[in-house]
Amino acid sequence: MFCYQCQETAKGTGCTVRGVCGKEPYLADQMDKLIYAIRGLCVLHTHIKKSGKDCDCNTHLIFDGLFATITNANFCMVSTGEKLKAVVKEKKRLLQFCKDNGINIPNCDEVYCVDFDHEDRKFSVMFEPDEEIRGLKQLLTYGAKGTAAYIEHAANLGFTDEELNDELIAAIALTCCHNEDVGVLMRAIQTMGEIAFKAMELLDKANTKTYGQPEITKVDLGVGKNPGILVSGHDLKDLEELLEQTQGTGVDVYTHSEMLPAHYYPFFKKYPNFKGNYGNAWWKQRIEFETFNGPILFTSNCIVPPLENASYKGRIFTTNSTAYPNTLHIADRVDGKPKDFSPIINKARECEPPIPIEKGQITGGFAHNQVIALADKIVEAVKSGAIRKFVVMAGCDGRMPERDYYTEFAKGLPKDTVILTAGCAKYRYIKLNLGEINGIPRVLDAGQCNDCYSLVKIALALKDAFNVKDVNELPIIYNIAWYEQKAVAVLLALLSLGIQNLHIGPSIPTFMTPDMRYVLKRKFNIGTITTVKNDLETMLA
Ligand code: SF4
Ligand code: SF3
Repeated sequence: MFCYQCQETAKGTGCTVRGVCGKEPYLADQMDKLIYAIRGLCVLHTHIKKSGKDCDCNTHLIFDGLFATITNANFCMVSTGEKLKAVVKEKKRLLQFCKDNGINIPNCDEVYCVDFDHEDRKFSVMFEPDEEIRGLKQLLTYGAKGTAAYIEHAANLGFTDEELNDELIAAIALTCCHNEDVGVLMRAIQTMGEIAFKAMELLDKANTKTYGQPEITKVDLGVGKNPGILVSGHDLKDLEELLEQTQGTGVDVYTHSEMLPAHYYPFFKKYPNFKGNYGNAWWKQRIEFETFNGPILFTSNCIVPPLENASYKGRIFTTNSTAYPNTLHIADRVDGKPKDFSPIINKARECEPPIPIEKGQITGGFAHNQVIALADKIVEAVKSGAIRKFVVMAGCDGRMPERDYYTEFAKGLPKDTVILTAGCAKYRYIKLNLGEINGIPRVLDAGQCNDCYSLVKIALALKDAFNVKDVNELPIIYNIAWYEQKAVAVLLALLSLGIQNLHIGPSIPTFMTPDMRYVLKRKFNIGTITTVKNDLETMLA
Protein backbone atom coordinates (compact mmCIF):
# COMPACT_ATOMS: atom_id res chain seq x y z
CA MET A 1 0.00 0.00 0.00
CA PHE A 2 0.96 3.60 -0.32
CA CYS A 3 -1.11 6.46 1.06
CA TYR A 4 -0.04 10.00 1.95
CA GLN A 5 -3.37 11.78 1.76
CA CYS A 6 -3.65 12.97 5.37
CA GLN A 7 -1.56 14.98 7.79
CA GLU A 8 -0.80 12.02 10.04
CA THR A 9 0.78 9.95 7.29
CA ALA A 10 3.52 7.65 8.63
CA LYS A 11 6.88 9.36 9.23
CA GLY A 12 5.62 12.33 7.24
CA THR A 13 6.32 10.41 4.04
CA GLY A 14 3.51 7.87 3.50
CA CYS A 15 1.79 4.88 5.07
CA THR A 16 3.21 1.73 3.50
CA VAL A 17 2.58 -1.07 6.00
CA ARG A 18 -0.73 -0.06 7.60
CA GLY A 19 -2.42 3.32 7.91
CA VAL A 20 -1.79 5.37 11.03
CA CYS A 21 -5.58 5.82 10.78
CA GLY A 22 -6.03 2.04 10.97
CA LYS A 23 -6.60 1.43 7.27
CA GLU A 24 -5.40 -2.07 6.39
CA PRO A 25 -3.19 -2.53 3.31
CA TYR A 26 -5.75 -4.61 1.39
CA LEU A 27 -8.37 -1.91 1.95
CA ALA A 28 -5.94 0.80 0.87
CA ASP A 29 -5.30 -1.14 -2.36
CA GLN A 30 -9.03 -1.61 -2.92
CA MET A 31 -9.54 2.13 -2.47
CA ASP A 32 -6.80 2.83 -5.03
CA LYS A 33 -8.71 0.62 -7.46
CA LEU A 34 -11.94 2.45 -6.71
CA ILE A 35 -10.31 5.83 -7.43
CA TYR A 36 -8.74 4.41 -10.61
CA ALA A 37 -12.14 3.22 -11.83
CA ILE A 38 -13.78 6.53 -10.88
CA ARG A 39 -11.20 8.42 -12.96
CA GLY A 40 -12.17 6.38 -16.00
CA LEU A 41 -15.86 6.95 -15.37
CA CYS A 42 -15.23 10.70 -15.08
CA VAL A 43 -13.48 10.72 -18.48
CA LEU A 44 -16.42 8.89 -20.06
CA HIS A 45 -19.01 11.20 -18.53
CA THR A 46 -17.05 14.30 -19.54
CA HIS A 47 -16.57 13.15 -23.14
CA ILE A 48 -20.18 12.12 -23.60
CA LYS A 49 -21.23 15.58 -22.38
CA LYS A 50 -18.68 17.24 -24.68
CA SER A 51 -20.11 15.33 -27.65
CA GLY A 52 -23.43 17.07 -27.02
CA LYS A 53 -25.23 13.83 -26.14
CA ASP A 54 -27.19 13.49 -22.91
CA CYS A 55 -25.31 11.46 -20.32
CA ASP A 56 -27.36 9.45 -17.85
CA CYS A 57 -24.28 8.44 -15.83
CA ASN A 58 -25.11 7.66 -12.22
CA THR A 59 -22.84 10.41 -10.86
CA HIS A 60 -23.77 9.52 -7.28
CA LEU A 61 -21.38 6.57 -7.67
CA ILE A 62 -18.55 9.05 -8.30
CA PHE A 63 -19.31 11.31 -5.34
CA ASP A 64 -20.03 8.42 -3.00
CA GLY A 65 -16.80 6.66 -4.02
CA LEU A 66 -14.71 9.79 -3.50
CA PHE A 67 -16.39 10.45 -0.13
CA ALA A 68 -15.85 6.85 1.01
CA THR A 69 -12.09 7.11 0.44
CA ILE A 70 -11.70 10.20 2.66
CA THR A 71 -9.56 9.53 5.72
CA ASN A 72 -11.54 7.83 8.51
CA ALA A 73 -14.79 7.49 6.56
CA ASN A 74 -14.91 3.87 5.47
CA PHE A 75 -12.97 0.92 6.84
CA CYS A 76 -15.06 -1.78 5.21
CA MET A 77 -13.69 -4.02 2.47
CA VAL A 78 -17.17 -5.33 1.57
CA SER A 79 -18.68 -1.89 1.13
CA THR A 80 -15.66 -0.66 -0.86
CA GLY A 81 -15.81 -3.76 -3.07
CA GLU A 82 -19.48 -3.15 -3.81
CA LYS A 83 -18.77 0.46 -4.73
CA LEU A 84 -15.97 -0.65 -7.07
CA LYS A 85 -18.23 -3.21 -8.72
CA ALA A 86 -20.95 -0.60 -9.29
CA VAL A 87 -18.49 1.90 -10.80
CA VAL A 88 -17.02 -0.74 -13.14
CA LYS A 89 -20.51 -1.78 -14.25
CA GLU A 90 -21.38 1.84 -15.00
CA LYS A 91 -18.10 2.29 -16.85
CA LYS A 92 -18.85 -0.72 -19.07
CA ARG A 93 -22.29 0.67 -19.83
CA LEU A 94 -20.92 4.08 -20.81
CA LEU A 95 -18.09 2.52 -22.85
CA GLN A 96 -20.72 0.68 -24.86
CA PHE A 97 -22.73 3.89 -25.22
CA CYS A 98 -19.65 5.71 -26.60
CA LYS A 99 -18.99 2.86 -29.01
CA ASP A 100 -22.61 2.81 -30.22
CA ASN A 101 -22.66 6.57 -30.71
CA GLY A 102 -19.18 7.01 -32.23
CA ILE A 103 -17.93 9.17 -29.36
CA ASN A 104 -14.14 9.49 -29.28
CA ILE A 105 -12.54 8.97 -25.91
CA PRO A 106 -8.89 9.35 -24.89
CA ASN A 107 -6.81 6.24 -25.06
CA CYS A 108 -6.09 5.86 -21.36
CA ASP A 109 -6.06 2.77 -19.21
CA GLU A 110 -8.36 4.15 -16.53
CA VAL A 111 -11.14 4.30 -19.12
CA TYR A 112 -10.74 0.84 -20.61
CA CYS A 113 -9.70 -1.13 -17.56
CA VAL A 114 -12.63 -3.25 -16.40
CA ASP A 115 -10.70 -6.05 -14.68
CA PHE A 116 -9.83 -5.26 -11.08
CA ASP A 117 -9.59 -8.82 -9.75
CA HIS A 118 -5.82 -8.79 -9.59
CA GLU A 119 -2.98 -6.90 -8.02
CA ASP A 120 -1.27 -4.46 -10.31
CA ARG A 121 1.04 -1.58 -9.51
CA LYS A 122 -0.81 0.57 -12.00
CA PHE A 123 -3.60 1.23 -9.46
CA SER A 124 -1.15 2.71 -6.94
CA VAL A 125 -0.50 6.41 -6.37
CA MET A 126 3.23 5.69 -6.82
CA PHE A 127 2.76 4.28 -10.32
CA GLU A 128 3.05 7.82 -11.65
CA PRO A 129 6.84 8.12 -12.02
CA ASP A 130 7.11 11.90 -12.11
CA GLU A 131 6.97 13.32 -8.59
CA GLU A 132 5.63 16.68 -9.74
CA ILE A 133 2.79 15.26 -11.85
CA ARG A 134 1.96 12.77 -9.09
CA GLY A 135 1.77 15.54 -6.50
CA LEU A 136 -0.44 17.74 -8.66
CA LYS A 137 -2.80 14.88 -9.52
CA GLN A 138 -3.09 13.84 -5.90
CA LEU A 139 -3.73 17.41 -4.75
CA LEU A 140 -6.49 17.57 -7.34
CA THR A 141 -7.89 14.20 -6.25
CA TYR A 142 -7.86 15.10 -2.54
CA GLY A 143 -9.53 18.45 -3.20
CA ALA A 144 -12.15 16.52 -5.19
CA LYS A 145 -12.74 14.07 -2.34
CA GLY A 146 -13.49 16.85 0.16
CA THR A 147 -15.65 18.70 -2.34
CA ALA A 148 -17.58 15.54 -3.22
CA ALA A 149 -18.46 15.07 0.46
CA TYR A 150 -19.92 18.59 0.65
CA ILE A 151 -21.85 18.01 -2.58
CA GLU A 152 -23.29 14.81 -1.09
CA HIS A 153 -24.44 16.53 2.11
CA ALA A 154 -26.16 19.22 0.04
CA ALA A 155 -27.74 16.58 -2.23
CA ASN A 156 -29.14 14.78 0.84
CA LEU A 157 -31.10 17.97 1.51
CA GLY A 158 -32.32 18.09 -2.08
CA PHE A 159 -29.86 20.73 -3.29
CA THR A 160 -27.89 19.78 -6.39
CA ASP A 161 -26.21 21.73 -9.13
CA GLU A 162 -25.61 19.67 -12.24
CA GLU A 163 -23.19 22.17 -13.72
CA LEU A 164 -21.09 22.06 -10.56
CA ASN A 165 -21.14 18.25 -10.60
CA ASP A 166 -19.93 18.25 -14.19
CA GLU A 167 -17.14 20.70 -13.39
CA LEU A 168 -15.91 18.47 -10.59
CA ILE A 169 -16.11 15.36 -12.75
CA ALA A 170 -14.21 17.10 -15.58
CA ALA A 171 -11.46 18.11 -13.14
CA ILE A 172 -11.08 14.51 -11.93
CA ALA A 173 -10.93 13.32 -15.54
CA LEU A 174 -7.70 15.35 -15.86
CA THR A 175 -5.98 13.12 -13.29
CA CYS A 176 -5.97 10.19 -15.75
CA CYS A 177 -2.74 8.91 -17.26
CA HIS A 178 -3.40 10.59 -20.63
CA ASN A 179 -2.74 13.99 -19.04
CA GLU A 180 0.87 14.76 -18.20
CA ASP A 181 0.70 18.51 -18.68
CA VAL A 182 1.81 20.48 -15.61
CA GLY A 183 0.17 23.68 -16.84
CA VAL A 184 -3.20 21.96 -17.35
CA LEU A 185 -2.99 20.41 -13.89
CA MET A 186 -2.08 23.72 -12.24
CA ARG A 187 -5.06 25.40 -13.85
CA ALA A 188 -7.28 22.47 -12.83
CA ILE A 189 -6.18 22.99 -9.21
CA GLN A 190 -7.21 26.63 -9.40
CA THR A 191 -10.55 25.47 -10.86
CA MET A 192 -10.89 22.86 -8.12
CA GLY A 193 -10.62 25.67 -5.55
CA GLU A 194 -13.44 27.52 -7.29
CA ILE A 195 -15.52 24.33 -7.40
CA ALA A 196 -14.87 23.70 -3.70
CA PHE A 197 -16.01 27.22 -2.87
CA LYS A 198 -19.19 26.76 -4.91
CA ALA A 199 -19.82 23.41 -3.18
CA MET A 200 -19.51 25.06 0.26
CA GLU A 201 -21.82 27.82 -0.92
CA LEU A 202 -24.35 25.22 -2.11
CA LEU A 203 -24.17 23.39 1.20
CA ASP A 204 -24.59 26.65 3.11
CA LYS A 205 -27.69 27.35 1.02
CA ALA A 206 -29.01 23.82 1.63
CA ASN A 207 -28.43 24.03 5.39
CA THR A 208 -29.79 27.54 5.92
CA LYS A 209 -32.80 27.18 3.61
CA THR A 210 -33.74 23.93 5.33
CA TYR A 211 -32.88 24.69 8.95
CA GLY A 212 -32.73 28.51 9.17
CA GLN A 213 -29.79 30.85 9.75
CA PRO A 214 -27.50 29.80 12.62
CA GLU A 215 -27.87 32.05 15.65
CA ILE A 216 -25.90 32.62 18.85
CA THR A 217 -26.56 29.56 20.99
CA LYS A 218 -25.35 28.15 24.27
CA VAL A 219 -24.83 24.40 24.05
CA ASP A 220 -24.89 22.19 27.14
CA LEU A 221 -21.96 19.90 27.79
CA GLY A 222 -23.70 17.85 30.48
CA VAL A 223 -26.08 14.90 30.17
CA GLY A 224 -29.67 14.01 31.02
CA LYS A 225 -31.19 10.99 32.73
CA ASN A 226 -32.42 9.14 29.62
CA PRO A 227 -30.44 6.79 27.40
CA GLY A 228 -28.90 8.68 24.51
CA ILE A 229 -27.81 8.38 20.88
CA LEU A 230 -24.65 10.21 19.89
CA VAL A 231 -24.59 11.60 16.33
CA SER A 232 -21.19 12.24 14.78
CA GLY A 233 -20.11 13.60 11.40
CA HIS A 234 -21.49 16.33 9.19
CA ASP A 235 -24.87 15.27 7.79
CA LEU A 236 -27.78 17.34 9.13
CA LYS A 237 -30.49 15.42 7.25
CA ASP A 238 -29.65 12.26 9.18
CA LEU A 239 -29.87 14.19 12.43
CA GLU A 240 -33.28 15.57 11.48
CA GLU A 241 -34.71 12.16 10.64
CA LEU A 242 -33.26 10.60 13.77
CA LEU A 243 -34.75 13.37 15.92
CA GLU A 244 -38.16 12.85 14.30
CA GLN A 245 -38.03 9.12 14.90
CA THR A 246 -36.93 9.44 18.54
CA GLN A 247 -39.88 11.65 19.56
CA GLY A 248 -41.79 10.02 22.43
CA THR A 249 -39.34 7.11 22.74
CA GLY A 250 -37.62 8.30 25.92
CA VAL A 251 -34.30 8.42 24.06
CA ASP A 252 -32.24 11.62 23.93
CA VAL A 253 -29.99 12.74 21.08
CA TYR A 254 -26.56 14.32 21.55
CA THR A 255 -24.07 15.74 19.08
CA HIS A 256 -20.43 14.72 18.78
CA SER A 257 -17.47 16.53 17.19
CA GLU A 258 -18.49 18.09 13.83
CA MET A 259 -22.22 17.69 14.59
CA LEU A 260 -22.03 20.28 17.41
CA PRO A 261 -23.04 23.20 15.12
CA ALA A 262 -26.45 21.57 14.51
CA HIS A 263 -27.44 23.22 17.81
CA TYR A 264 -26.99 26.65 16.21
CA TYR A 265 -29.81 26.13 13.67
CA PRO A 266 -33.25 27.32 14.83
CA PHE A 267 -34.98 24.27 13.33
CA PHE A 268 -33.43 21.74 15.69
CA LYS A 269 -34.33 23.69 18.83
CA LYS A 270 -37.93 22.46 18.66
CA TYR A 271 -36.98 18.91 19.63
CA PRO A 272 -37.23 18.49 23.41
CA ASN A 273 -34.94 15.43 23.39
CA PHE A 274 -32.15 17.21 21.49
CA LYS A 275 -29.66 17.51 24.33
CA GLY A 276 -26.16 18.96 24.28
CA ASN A 277 -22.79 18.07 22.87
CA TYR A 278 -20.87 15.10 24.27
CA GLY A 279 -17.10 14.93 24.04
CA ASN A 280 -14.57 16.63 21.84
CA ALA A 281 -12.90 16.22 18.48
CA TRP A 282 -13.01 12.84 16.70
CA TRP A 283 -9.70 11.45 17.93
CA LYS A 284 -10.83 11.21 21.58
CA GLN A 285 -13.64 8.78 20.76
CA ARG A 286 -11.93 5.68 22.14
CA ILE A 287 -12.21 7.21 25.61
CA GLU A 288 -15.42 9.21 25.26
CA PHE A 289 -17.55 6.53 23.59
CA GLU A 290 -16.89 4.18 26.51
CA THR A 291 -18.68 6.52 28.92
CA PHE A 292 -21.41 7.59 26.54
CA ASN A 293 -23.03 4.17 27.05
CA GLY A 294 -25.45 4.50 24.12
CA PRO A 295 -25.26 3.92 20.37
CA ILE A 296 -23.19 6.16 18.11
CA LEU A 297 -24.19 7.06 14.56
CA PHE A 298 -21.49 8.09 12.08
CA THR A 299 -22.96 10.21 9.30
CA SER A 300 -19.51 10.94 7.80
CA ASN A 301 -15.83 10.91 8.81
CA CYS A 302 -14.08 10.58 11.33
CA ILE A 303 -14.24 7.00 12.62
CA VAL A 304 -11.38 5.73 14.79
CA PRO A 305 -11.29 1.91 14.70
CA PRO A 306 -12.31 0.74 18.19
CA LEU A 307 -9.86 -1.35 20.19
CA GLU A 308 -10.50 -5.10 20.36
CA ASN A 309 -11.95 -4.92 23.88
CA ALA A 310 -13.89 -1.64 23.45
CA SER A 311 -17.28 -1.81 25.16
CA TYR A 312 -18.87 0.35 22.46
CA LYS A 313 -17.98 -1.94 19.53
CA GLY A 314 -21.53 -3.23 19.25
CA ARG A 315 -22.97 0.27 19.61
CA ILE A 316 -21.54 1.76 16.40
CA PHE A 317 -23.76 2.42 13.39
CA THR A 318 -22.78 3.95 10.05
CA THR A 319 -24.66 5.58 7.20
CA ASN A 320 -24.00 7.48 3.94
CA SER A 321 -20.48 6.83 2.65
CA THR A 322 -19.15 5.62 6.00
CA ALA A 323 -18.83 1.95 6.85
CA TYR A 324 -17.06 -0.27 9.34
CA PRO A 325 -16.66 -4.07 9.33
CA ASN A 326 -19.33 -6.04 11.21
CA THR A 327 -21.27 -2.87 11.92
CA LEU A 328 -24.86 -2.18 11.00
CA HIS A 329 -25.11 0.28 8.11
CA ILE A 330 -28.32 2.31 7.93
CA ALA A 331 -29.46 2.09 4.31
CA ASP A 332 -29.97 5.10 2.03
CA ARG A 333 -33.36 6.73 1.50
CA VAL A 334 -35.54 5.04 -1.08
CA ASP A 335 -37.97 7.15 -3.13
CA GLY A 336 -37.41 10.12 -0.81
CA LYS A 337 -38.67 8.20 2.24
CA PRO A 338 -36.74 8.76 5.50
CA LYS A 339 -34.04 6.30 6.51
CA ASP A 340 -35.04 3.72 9.08
CA PHE A 341 -33.19 4.50 12.29
CA SER A 342 -35.19 2.05 14.42
CA PRO A 343 -32.23 -0.34 15.00
CA ILE A 344 -30.33 2.51 16.67
CA ILE A 345 -33.32 3.60 18.73
CA ASN A 346 -33.95 0.02 19.85
CA LYS A 347 -30.30 -0.33 20.79
CA ALA A 348 -30.45 2.91 22.80
CA ARG A 349 -33.38 1.59 24.83
CA GLU A 350 -31.19 -1.25 26.10
CA CYS A 351 -28.44 1.13 27.18
CA GLU A 352 -27.66 3.08 30.34
CA PRO A 353 -27.75 6.89 30.17
CA PRO A 354 -24.45 8.62 29.39
CA ILE A 355 -21.98 9.33 32.18
CA PRO A 356 -21.17 13.04 32.37
CA ILE A 357 -17.59 13.93 31.42
CA GLU A 358 -17.93 17.72 31.33
CA LYS A 359 -20.30 20.37 32.57
CA GLY A 360 -21.21 23.91 31.63
CA GLN A 361 -21.89 25.34 28.21
CA ILE A 362 -20.12 26.56 25.12
CA THR A 363 -21.32 29.33 22.85
CA GLY A 364 -21.39 29.21 19.05
CA GLY A 365 -23.51 30.11 16.07
CA PHE A 366 -21.40 32.89 14.58
CA ALA A 367 -22.03 32.03 10.95
CA HIS A 368 -22.09 34.81 8.33
CA ASN A 369 -25.65 35.98 8.85
CA GLN A 370 -25.20 36.33 12.61
CA VAL A 371 -21.80 38.02 12.41
CA ILE A 372 -22.93 40.41 9.67
CA ALA A 373 -25.84 41.37 11.95
CA LEU A 374 -23.19 42.36 14.52
CA ALA A 375 -21.11 44.21 11.89
CA ASP A 376 -21.65 47.70 13.34
CA LYS A 377 -20.48 46.56 16.74
CA ILE A 378 -17.48 44.81 15.24
CA VAL A 379 -16.45 47.73 13.00
CA GLU A 380 -16.77 50.05 15.97
CA ALA A 381 -14.57 47.76 18.08
CA VAL A 382 -11.90 47.69 15.35
CA LYS A 383 -12.02 51.45 14.81
CA SER A 384 -11.73 52.15 18.53
CA GLY A 385 -8.75 49.79 18.75
CA ALA A 386 -10.60 47.33 21.04
CA ILE A 387 -10.10 44.62 18.39
CA ARG A 388 -6.64 44.65 16.84
CA LYS A 389 -6.82 41.53 14.72
CA PHE A 390 -9.04 38.63 13.69
CA VAL A 391 -7.33 35.27 13.69
CA VAL A 392 -8.84 32.58 11.48
CA MET A 393 -8.04 29.30 13.21
CA ALA A 394 -10.25 26.89 11.29
CA GLY A 395 -9.88 23.36 9.97
CA CYS A 396 -9.32 19.97 11.53
CA ASP A 397 -8.08 18.59 14.79
CA GLY A 398 -5.86 15.53 15.03
CA ARG A 399 -4.26 13.27 17.61
CA MET A 400 -0.61 14.24 17.20
CA PRO A 401 0.79 15.87 20.36
CA GLU A 402 2.27 18.78 18.34
CA ARG A 403 -1.30 20.04 17.94
CA ASP A 404 -1.08 21.39 21.47
CA TYR A 405 0.51 24.26 19.59
CA TYR A 406 -2.99 25.48 18.64
CA THR A 407 -4.19 25.58 22.24
CA GLU A 408 -1.07 27.44 23.32
CA PHE A 409 -1.29 29.79 20.35
CA ALA A 410 -4.92 30.63 21.23
CA LYS A 411 -3.97 31.15 24.88
CA GLY A 412 -1.04 33.35 23.90
CA LEU A 413 -3.02 35.65 21.62
CA PRO A 414 -3.36 39.16 23.08
CA LYS A 415 -6.71 40.10 24.57
CA ASP A 416 -7.50 42.47 21.71
CA THR A 417 -7.74 39.65 19.15
CA VAL A 418 -10.75 37.57 18.10
CA ILE A 419 -10.54 33.98 16.84
CA LEU A 420 -12.81 33.04 13.93
CA THR A 421 -13.18 29.28 13.77
CA ALA A 422 -14.98 26.45 11.96
CA GLY A 423 -14.38 22.70 11.82
CA CYS A 424 -13.25 20.34 14.53
CA ALA A 425 -10.03 22.36 15.03
CA LYS A 426 -12.14 24.46 17.44
CA TYR A 427 -11.94 21.84 20.19
CA ARG A 428 -8.36 22.95 20.82
CA TYR A 429 -9.55 26.33 22.19
CA ILE A 430 -13.34 26.72 22.30
CA LYS A 431 -13.51 25.65 25.95
CA LEU A 432 -10.71 27.95 27.15
CA ASN A 433 -12.90 30.82 28.33
CA LEU A 434 -10.90 33.48 26.52
CA GLY A 435 -13.39 36.21 27.47
CA GLU A 436 -15.11 38.92 25.44
CA ILE A 437 -14.41 42.26 23.83
CA ASN A 438 -17.28 44.75 24.23
CA GLY A 439 -19.70 41.83 24.50
CA ILE A 440 -18.20 39.98 21.48
CA PRO A 441 -16.78 36.57 22.51
CA ARG A 442 -13.12 36.11 21.65
CA VAL A 443 -13.84 32.75 19.96
CA LEU A 444 -16.51 32.96 17.27
CA ASP A 445 -17.50 29.51 16.01
CA ALA A 446 -19.16 29.57 12.60
CA GLY A 447 -19.81 25.81 12.45
CA GLN A 448 -18.45 22.78 10.59
CA CYS A 449 -15.38 22.79 8.32
CA ASN A 450 -17.61 23.58 5.31
CA ASP A 451 -18.71 26.71 7.20
CA CYS A 452 -15.31 28.17 6.37
CA TYR A 453 -17.59 29.54 3.67
CA SER A 454 -19.04 31.75 6.43
CA LEU A 455 -15.58 32.97 7.37
CA VAL A 456 -15.02 34.07 3.76
CA LYS A 457 -18.41 35.82 3.71
CA ILE A 458 -17.48 37.59 6.95
CA ALA A 459 -14.12 38.68 5.47
CA LEU A 460 -15.90 40.01 2.38
CA ALA A 461 -18.41 41.90 4.57
CA LEU A 462 -15.54 43.43 6.57
CA LYS A 463 -13.85 44.43 3.32
CA ASP A 464 -16.96 46.43 2.42
CA ALA A 465 -17.35 47.83 5.93
CA PHE A 466 -13.75 49.08 5.98
CA ASN A 467 -13.90 50.11 2.36
CA VAL A 468 -10.68 48.38 1.35
CA LYS A 469 -10.01 47.03 -2.13
CA ASP A 470 -8.52 43.69 -1.19
CA VAL A 471 -9.39 41.18 1.58
CA ASN A 472 -5.65 40.85 2.20
CA GLU A 473 -5.60 44.44 3.50
CA LEU A 474 -7.91 43.51 6.40
CA PRO A 475 -6.57 42.94 9.92
CA ILE A 476 -7.03 39.17 9.54
CA ILE A 477 -4.39 36.48 9.97
CA TYR A 478 -4.85 32.85 9.01
CA ASN A 479 -3.46 29.99 11.07
CA ILE A 480 -5.20 26.92 9.68
CA ALA A 481 -4.91 23.33 10.86
CA TRP A 482 -5.46 20.55 8.35
CA TYR A 483 -5.87 16.81 8.71
CA GLU A 484 -7.93 15.26 5.92
CA GLN A 485 -9.17 16.01 2.42
CA LYS A 486 -12.07 18.30 3.31
CA ALA A 487 -9.44 20.69 4.65
CA VAL A 488 -7.59 20.35 1.34
CA ALA A 489 -10.79 21.42 -0.44
CA VAL A 490 -11.18 24.39 1.94
CA LEU A 491 -7.55 25.39 1.43
CA LEU A 492 -7.90 25.30 -2.36
CA ALA A 493 -11.09 27.38 -2.06
CA LEU A 494 -9.28 30.05 -0.01
CA LEU A 495 -6.42 30.18 -2.51
CA SER A 496 -8.80 30.47 -5.45
CA LEU A 497 -10.22 33.59 -3.77
CA GLY A 498 -6.73 35.12 -3.67
CA ILE A 499 -6.36 34.94 0.11
CA GLN A 500 -2.69 35.26 1.01
CA ASN A 501 -0.36 34.81 3.98
CA LEU A 502 -1.98 31.56 5.09
CA HIS A 503 -0.14 29.50 7.67
CA ILE A 504 -0.98 25.84 7.43
CA GLY A 505 0.03 23.24 9.96
CA PRO A 506 0.98 21.33 11.90
CA SER A 507 2.90 20.32 8.76
CA ILE A 508 2.82 21.01 5.04
CA PRO A 509 1.10 18.20 3.08
CA THR A 510 3.59 15.51 2.08
CA PHE A 511 2.10 15.28 -1.41
CA MET A 512 3.16 18.86 -2.09
CA THR A 513 6.54 18.67 -3.78
CA PRO A 514 9.30 21.26 -3.22
CA ASP A 515 8.36 22.91 -6.51
CA MET A 516 4.69 23.14 -5.51
CA ARG A 517 5.67 24.65 -2.15
CA TYR A 518 7.88 27.16 -3.90
CA VAL A 519 5.02 28.26 -6.19
CA LEU A 520 2.61 28.53 -3.23
CA LYS A 521 5.12 30.56 -1.26
CA ARG A 522 5.80 32.92 -4.15
CA LYS A 523 2.21 33.34 -5.27
CA PHE A 524 0.33 33.25 -1.95
CA ASN A 525 3.03 33.62 0.67
CA ILE A 526 1.89 30.36 2.28
CA GLY A 527 3.96 29.29 5.23
CA THR A 528 3.79 26.72 7.97
CA ILE A 529 3.89 27.08 11.73
CA THR A 530 7.05 27.27 13.84
CA THR A 531 6.91 27.87 17.60
CA VAL A 532 4.05 29.57 19.43
CA LYS A 533 6.32 32.39 20.56
CA ASN A 534 7.81 33.03 17.16
CA ASP A 535 4.47 32.78 15.34
CA LEU A 536 2.71 35.10 17.76
CA GLU A 537 5.43 37.67 17.14
CA THR A 538 5.60 37.35 13.36
CA MET A 539 1.89 36.85 12.63
CA LEU A 540 0.79 39.74 14.82
CA ALA A 541 3.53 42.09 13.63
FE1 SF4 B 1 -2.02 6.93 6.30
FE2 SF4 B 1 -3.60 9.06 6.40
FE3 SF4 B 1 -3.70 7.38 4.33
FE4 SF4 B 1 -4.63 6.63 6.73
S1 SF4 B 1 -5.46 8.23 5.37
S2 SF4 B 1 -3.38 5.41 5.34
S3 SF4 B 1 -3.14 7.67 8.06
S4 SF4 B 1 -2.00 8.70 4.92
FE1 SF3 C 1 -12.76 17.07 11.59
FE2 SF3 C 1 -12.57 14.56 10.78
FE3 SF3 C 1 -11.52 17.49 9.35
FE4 SF3 C 1 -15.02 18.64 9.14
S1 SF3 C 1 -14.24 15.44 11.76
S2 SF3 C 1 -13.10 18.76 10.10
S3 SF3 C 1 -10.98 15.99 10.79
